[in-house]
Amino acid sequence: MTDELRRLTDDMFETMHAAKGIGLAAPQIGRSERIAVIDVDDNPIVVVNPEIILTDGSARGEEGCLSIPEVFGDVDRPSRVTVRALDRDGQPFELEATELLARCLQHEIDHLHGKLFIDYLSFLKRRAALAKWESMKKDFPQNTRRLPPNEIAGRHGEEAL
Ligand code: K1U
Ligand code: ZN
Repeated sequence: MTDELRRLTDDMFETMHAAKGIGLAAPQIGRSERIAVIDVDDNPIVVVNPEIILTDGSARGEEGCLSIPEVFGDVDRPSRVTVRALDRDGQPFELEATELLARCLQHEIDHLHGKLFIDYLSFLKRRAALAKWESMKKDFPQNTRRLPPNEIAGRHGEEAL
């Protein structure tokens, strides 16, 4: 960890609290670092390079996402997880979590793998969620990043034009 990355985690907490979220992952703000911040029940946690090392049980719970506001869905996830990560100072730690904290950790670690909660929904529910987002996204212009053609995955420079 560097001072710059510690400042990034501070900015992420500020952004997350302003948006009334309980978690935020770096890719949600256009950063590629494997860093997430979480604050469930006034317990701020930074996870750097987190890995889920143990899971147990299963629970269904409603999720939302700051990247696609106003879209919600019920997701089945392990009800208990043990996560290994580095903290804000680069020190390794392990955290065992249940309930909302377990769900939030999994949601944020999914963001670090490019996965959204809607990817767990059935075909029809996912389609409905995406249709809702299509109708809402004009109200959240900052949530859509426009990529130049040469940055669109699978396309290269002029080929994409
Ligand atoms: O990563 C994010 O998009 C933040 C997201 C995290 C999350 C929400 C619900 C379940 C798991 C993970 C949010 O914070 S969205 C805001 C929200 O839905 C919420 C806020 C307070 C309590 C519960 C949910
Ligand atoms: Zn999210």
